[in-house]
Amino acid sequence: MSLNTAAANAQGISDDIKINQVGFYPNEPKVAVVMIADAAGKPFRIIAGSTGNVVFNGVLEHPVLSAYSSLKTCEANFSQLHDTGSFYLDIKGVGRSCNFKIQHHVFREVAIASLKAFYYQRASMPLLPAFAGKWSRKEGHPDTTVLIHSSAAFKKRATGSAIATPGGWYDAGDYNKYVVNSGISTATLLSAYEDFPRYFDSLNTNIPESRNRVPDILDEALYNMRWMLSMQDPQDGGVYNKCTNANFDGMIMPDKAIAPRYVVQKGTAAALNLVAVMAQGARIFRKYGNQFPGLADSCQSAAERAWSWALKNPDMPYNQDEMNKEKLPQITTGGYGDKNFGDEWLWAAAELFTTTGSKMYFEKVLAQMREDIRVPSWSSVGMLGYYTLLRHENQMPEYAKVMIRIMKNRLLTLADNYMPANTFHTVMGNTKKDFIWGSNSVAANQGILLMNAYLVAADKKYLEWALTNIDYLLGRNATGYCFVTGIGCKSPMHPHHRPSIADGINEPVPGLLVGGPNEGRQDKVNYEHKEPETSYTDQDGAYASNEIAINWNAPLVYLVSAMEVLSRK
Ligand code: G3I
Ligand code: 9MR
Repeated sequence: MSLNTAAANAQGISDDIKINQVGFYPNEPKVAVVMIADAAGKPFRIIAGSTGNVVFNGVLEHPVLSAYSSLKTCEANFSQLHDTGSFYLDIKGVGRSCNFKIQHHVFREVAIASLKAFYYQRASMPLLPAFAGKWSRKEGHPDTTVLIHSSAAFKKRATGSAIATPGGWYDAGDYNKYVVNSGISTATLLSAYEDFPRYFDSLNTNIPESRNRVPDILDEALYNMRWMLSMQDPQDGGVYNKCTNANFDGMIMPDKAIAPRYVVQKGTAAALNLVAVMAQGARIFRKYGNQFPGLADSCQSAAERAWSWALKNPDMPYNQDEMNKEKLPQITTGGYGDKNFGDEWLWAAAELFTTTGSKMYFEKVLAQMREDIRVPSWSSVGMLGYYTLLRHENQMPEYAKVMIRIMKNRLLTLADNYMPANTFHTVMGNTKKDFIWGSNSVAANQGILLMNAYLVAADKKYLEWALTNIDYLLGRNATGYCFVTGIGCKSPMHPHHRPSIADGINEPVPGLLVGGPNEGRQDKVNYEHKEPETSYTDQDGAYASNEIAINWNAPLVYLVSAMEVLSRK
């Protein structure tokens, strides 16, 4: 039992009440789920924390059996309560929920914490107490002497020679840096900015750059973009897949992790990820020419050079197992080995088309349009291209209009499949296929998809559906965890995150979204529960469900920030 579970139980908090532990907007739906099958018709009450007064009386309804496990639930709906303040839900004979808030801007704290989490992931700089508080730490991984792996040798960059690839974010609970996963993570932050610039103009996360008259979210994204730029070989424009150890480090602080670092094999996915991010960055940073002279041009030319490289190397997968048969030292860290590049081509072309207006990129988007467009993940990024083209619809030339209309229809058709229709009244978990490694990012990316549907169709149902997945991530799920460290009354205390394990501080680094339920349980740890939606455990060895990762945090940033802007005031 984790410490905060113990604290929760001590207050009479019932594990049978699953609720968003942060709270609700006054004018949006408010639902809790009760894990008691025969409770329909039983009364529940909402009680104000400050006065103890009953502010709402309701009745449990809608008993539902999970489609693929033994779970049964009832719903407590108190959407009609519009009072603001701190409350809890109480059911006679069952117990109470933890305290939650009803207020405008109820997710502001999560928005700030989830963005700040990227600062805590920064390599190559010390985290100072003024910004990191008790999680301050020494610099890790300067990455100024990174060896060319034998798989990456090319011309003047011979095996064993060294280059510098400093900065960027650690990918996850490990200390390696992967271009492929950096791509979707950075792009998701950049897209959050492009969709909601005014919100981010004033969102202060207290990072070293907070006073430079550039929104923190862009400063943060730029920290990783500069690293990505260093992963491009100036000789040919190709991009290395990753900057990595040969093997995963032990559970040590980053400054103690001093194993040799390598850049490993160039690849098509890495090149196209760099294209997409730099093309997007070029148009965003264009207006910050005073703060960053030349940056937009550098981004754009890096994108164009990587694009040319990819045209010459259109099908170069990163297959680590194959590589290890021929090249030394063997590399056993994360693979992010995608084999299908159609979606990367579409995304990269869409970004370059939007930034440059050049018709050849439009032709490439058109050539890569697929029927099977999906909720994004690190290996499936085509939808990111859709989002960008739809976002810039008004500036698109006449010849692109038909394509944009088709994209809009596909987006909305897909979004219509993501209605809340399961035991937890969430979109997440409609199918057990949702519960894969990093399932919480599935939930977050489904939410973003629905947000984009709302942005193009202005139908509030999409917003409400997206909100159900925020409720899911913050506690209305079968595990009863709020999956963001440091948030809510029951959140992960033991994520698979090396600094959190090694720093000697009881509380994990805050603002991190853990992977979430994963039926695969590839870490082989002993799980208390093994059904699709319960296969999560708060143990630090459980990397298949309790690791953290930048591509899981980024869609959380987007989702809660978007809701802050779009919720009914
Ligand atoms: O896509 C299939 C799905 O179709 C199938 O139904 C399901 C059944 O198990 O598997 C799905 O594939 C899984 C895939 O994740 C889903 O994205 C694979 O089994 C699973 O092995 C794969 O896990 C990846 C994991 O690395 C292992 O390679 C995760 O996506 C990925 O997020 C994770 O990334 C790691 C890095 O390698 C290293 N750094 C930490 C990071 C986070 O754990
Ligand atoms: O810590 C590693 C984590 O970041 C990865 O996601 C995971 C899967 O690749 O691997 C973890 O490292 C473990 C390794 O795979 C097996 N030996 C134990 C390592 C630490 O738990």
